[in-house]
Amino acid sequence: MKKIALINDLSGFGKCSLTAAIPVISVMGIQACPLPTAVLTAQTGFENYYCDDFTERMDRFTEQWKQMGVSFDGISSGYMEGAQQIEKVRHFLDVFQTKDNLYLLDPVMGDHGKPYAMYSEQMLSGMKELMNRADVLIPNLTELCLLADMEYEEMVSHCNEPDYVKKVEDVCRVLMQKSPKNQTIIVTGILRKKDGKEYIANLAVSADESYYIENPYTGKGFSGTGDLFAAVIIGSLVKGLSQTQALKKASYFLQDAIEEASAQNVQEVHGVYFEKYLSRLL
Ligand code: PXL
Repeated sequence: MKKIALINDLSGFGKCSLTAAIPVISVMGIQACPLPTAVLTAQTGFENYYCDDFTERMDRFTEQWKQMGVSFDGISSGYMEGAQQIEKVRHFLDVFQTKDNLYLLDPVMGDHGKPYAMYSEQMLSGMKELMNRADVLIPNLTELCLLADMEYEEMVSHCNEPDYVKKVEDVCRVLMQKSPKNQTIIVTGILRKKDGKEYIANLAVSADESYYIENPYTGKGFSGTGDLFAAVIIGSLVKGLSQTQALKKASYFLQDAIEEASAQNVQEVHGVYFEKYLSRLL
């Protein structure tokens, strides 16, 4: 059975990170092997939460798994508590990354132009280094701007322009040129305005192709959608699907889950109705 190591936090509420990734990977017929970066009562968007930081325990997972002699078809890393955890992920990659497996980096640092509470300059420089080791990089537009040293506000000021997506693609290509790997970058959460209507788009860029997919924007930013998206992408790629097929699958899975949560007036911090749509990933 194929296996994916999931380096991410476990949040009791918010349907994000491991709570989102494990069911997705399991329903896709792949074994999910979680390495928790932190255990939280709820994701950090809630007014109050308790967080148990796992930084000092992460190496124990790496060392034990090394002793067990296990290997992974995919490695995915997401939310980290701070820059020190990037070191732990780098060590994990030193032990488990091979030329045959796939490393997906979701450089969780912020959203909607604002950095998350755990963000720091040190974290950004660590993410830039991890980026060089990633086969697939899945930033949202905020994170793409951070990684490319660009102003988010300047970038989104072009969202009405017909060549806006091309602008985002150009930023991806500049980043890809800096990487020693043949990379795919998938940018999520690209808000666009066309004929007075708002759309939310994802764009996949690789050396020889690019693929763009958009849906009407509900006006809401639900917790965990990026994590669900990233899980479908790595699950699909590990199963041998193409980048375009993976993107279509993730979009088809998430679109109705988001619309339903929106129609039911679910609070954004609680995440989307993804459980109902897991069968779309079978
Ligand atoms: O979905 C990103 C994420 C993951 N984990 C935790 C978070 C967030 C975003 O706020 O707080 C704990």
